[in-house]
Amino acid sequence: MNKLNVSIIGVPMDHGQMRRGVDMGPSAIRYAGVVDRIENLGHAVNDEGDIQIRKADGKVDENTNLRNMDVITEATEALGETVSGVAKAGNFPLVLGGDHSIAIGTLAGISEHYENLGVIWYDAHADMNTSETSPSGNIHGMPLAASFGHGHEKLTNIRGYSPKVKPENIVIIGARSVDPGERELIKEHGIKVFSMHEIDKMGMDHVMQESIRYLREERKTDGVHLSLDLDGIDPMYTPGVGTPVPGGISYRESHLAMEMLFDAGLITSAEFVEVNPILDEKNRTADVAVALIGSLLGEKLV
Ligand code: Z70
Ligand code: MN
Ligand code: MN
Ligand code: MN
Repeated sequence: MNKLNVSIIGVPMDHGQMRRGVDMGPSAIRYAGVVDRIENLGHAVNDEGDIQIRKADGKVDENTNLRNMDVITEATEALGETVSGVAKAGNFPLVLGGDHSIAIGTLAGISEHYENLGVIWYDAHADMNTSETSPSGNIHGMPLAASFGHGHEKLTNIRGYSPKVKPENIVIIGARSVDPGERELIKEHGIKVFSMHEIDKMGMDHVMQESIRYLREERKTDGVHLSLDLDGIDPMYTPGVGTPVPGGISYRESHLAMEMLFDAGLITSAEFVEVNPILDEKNRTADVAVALIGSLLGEKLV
């Protein structure tokens, strides 16, 4: 098995949405044993610590419709810098959130090391609102749009370039709550979406086979980032998220998906976001995150 040097980067960010507590996500995932879990697979782990997040006033900027804009652009710039250094050193970036706004920074740091990056967005939501379409001003609903160049320039241009990923190199898995503006962007760009409808109809095995084939054979990506929002999984397994949406991906389907990604050797970086210990029950959601990280990095029963 291919042994990795995994670099863990915590991002205690809770300004991309309105519920406090998700800033404790990185601590909860560490407490659930992420380092031991990865080391037990034979990989080396370096915990880089946390990106510093300033306080924010929770206000939506009048001109941009972006809540906590300056704090988030600053933090995503800093995260991008750290992630870029990790990727440059040939290490595997594993980012722990924090709300999903941080993906803007993760992708900003990763994409500059690839010619044709792919992204798997595992989420109940499409996270494809822009400052114009967002119903909330919450930046955690915007990171995927920003990463393919849609939205306010403050978000699309982190690290001075845009886009980070081509829309045709994106696969969304698990969507079941999509806003009108997001639906428009999906249609306009022909973005590949395996919603709960497709997962129920074809099964997770087929969805993952097709996602892997699409990104590898058809899109010929040279790296794939996994951005996994724990709310993609059904809230019966991951209650500790800010926006639980019923009818989600099961625990078993999620493990199968991670195992298939490992077997395919497709994933070159990952982030696990939206773990909110305040809303959780006995750290269950962080435990699921750690178990899925284990499967993604090669854990097998036999
Ligand atoms: C909604 C918005 C969202 C996560 C909720 C919700 C977005 N579409 N993302 N929870 N992780 O406000 O844009
Ligand atoms: Mn999300
Ligand atoms: Mn979500
Ligand atoms: Mn466009």
